[in-house]
Amino acid sequence: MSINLRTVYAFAREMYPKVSKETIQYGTAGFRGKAELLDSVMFRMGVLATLRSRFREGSVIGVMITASHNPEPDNGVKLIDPKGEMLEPSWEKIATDLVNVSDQDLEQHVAKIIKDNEIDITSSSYVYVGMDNRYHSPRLLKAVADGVIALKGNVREFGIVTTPMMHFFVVAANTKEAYGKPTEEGYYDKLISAFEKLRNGQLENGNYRNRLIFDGANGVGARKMLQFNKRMNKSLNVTVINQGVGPGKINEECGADHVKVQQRPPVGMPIVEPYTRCVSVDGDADRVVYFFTDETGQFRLLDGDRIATLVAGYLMDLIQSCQLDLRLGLVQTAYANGASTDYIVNELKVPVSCVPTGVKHLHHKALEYDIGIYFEANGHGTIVFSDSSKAAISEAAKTNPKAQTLLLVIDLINETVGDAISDMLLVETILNQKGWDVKDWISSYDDLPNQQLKIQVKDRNVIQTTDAERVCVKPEGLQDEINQVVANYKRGRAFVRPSGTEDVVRVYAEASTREDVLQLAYEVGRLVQKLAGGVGPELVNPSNNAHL
Ligand code: G16
Repeated sequence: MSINLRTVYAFAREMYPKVSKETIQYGTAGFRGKAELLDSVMFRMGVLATLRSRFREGSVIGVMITASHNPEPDNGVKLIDPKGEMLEPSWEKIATDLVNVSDQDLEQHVAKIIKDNEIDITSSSYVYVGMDNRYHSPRLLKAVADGVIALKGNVREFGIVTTPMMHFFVVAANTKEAYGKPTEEGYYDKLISAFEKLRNGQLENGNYRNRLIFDGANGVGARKMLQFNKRMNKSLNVTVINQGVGPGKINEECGADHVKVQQRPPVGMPIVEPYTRCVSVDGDADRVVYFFTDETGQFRLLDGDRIATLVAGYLMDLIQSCQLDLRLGLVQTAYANGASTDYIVNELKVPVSCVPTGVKHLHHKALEYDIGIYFEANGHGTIVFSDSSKAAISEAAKTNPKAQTLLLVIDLINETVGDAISDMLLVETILNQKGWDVKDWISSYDDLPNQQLKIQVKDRNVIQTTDAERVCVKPEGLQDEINQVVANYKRGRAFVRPSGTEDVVRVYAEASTREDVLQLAYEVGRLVQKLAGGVGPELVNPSNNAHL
């Protein structure tokens, strides 16, 4: 096969010229921004994925087109490495340089990547591409496919799928189907079969009721949940709202991010009895949070921290009853509620680590344990099992029914990445087996009141952090001022960090009362506005009886 790199330049010049003059940053989960600025980025990511596949000796590389939790006008790209992980960090730099080089320099730049990485450009390459249901995603998918074609790679298009499905397809293909079949049906089959075996015909148990409201965020998760419903034979009774078929926009007033950050239910909620279990997923269905309202009408959230603690307690019990000597650990970020961390350390007695935001960091850390549970508070997470732990569990399963349950749990989990639907099925399994409703679940500890703010600044990169984002080192003096403010609040904690998916600085605060946390978040937000070049309206002081 002969490849002429001039084709890459020709495609770029004719069809995907670089329009943005600004430097494009590789964010928390790939490139993200306004859809109209992304055509050249997508084309070049098709090129990159093909090079990466050749670099990895023909393994399948995945490309998912989505802006996940962001608003509808945004889009983005997530790159998936052969084992289902996010793109290796050293290649994030290669990707960033590639999207920022001018069209004129593109051909030469691609030649340099090939040379520097000793890539055999004539070898086989396979790229899988999928997209969410944003109206601009098909156009961007074509750009990715053209990037692959420009280098004579093989491209397989999966159409509208969730991000975790793409991770599943990549791993299934690269393991020669040992992980499952790399098709949509293969994905449903694997999860539903494990779920129904675990359910074992027991639809209700103790306080557990077989009824769930599922907020699909008008995204791809809604469509796929409807597909699960068709295939599940009512083993889980799910009503899907925000299906994305009406006027509602993706993630607008709905979805996991809205529910978690605004701490209120999504639009479109039917009238349900108090304590009805409800879940929200985000636009590409890689995050999930639970919520309900109590008999006083108060909204209650069960977020990623709650899922992590529920799963950790359940797995610990199973491991102990199988008498397996496996090291279980939990990974969180600075957003984890302080009460959850106390509960994990003091009650569950599970080691816990804190890493920077972004599942790539959490996943990496979780691999250090035999069983690594990782969840961001926003509901993004999964569980990874080392090969040796799987071997030990399989051995025990020859005689021990609890170990057989553990094997089915492994099948139910999408180990490759956070998967809203798989995580939800796991939570449903655990609650069912324990005979718990949401009241039982939430009673394990009390969350500290917490609040998040988004602050617009001229340049979010002026904020630099260290210590898993818990300490701000730039602009100078900001952290000292935050410390002084925080010291005035009982159980106060706050941090600031630049978002890697939106053009904002994020503020997180927690304190012992709702009033205190609103005031603390406001004061820290004002410090960011003052010391980090805030633009836009000044925050309103909540103690003046106004809303933020
Ligand atoms: C992505 C990442 C998550 C991260 C989130 C927010 O989620 O995959 O790990 O927590 O962005 O990141 P940031 O605070 O930097 O904007 P998603 O669901 O949008 O892909």
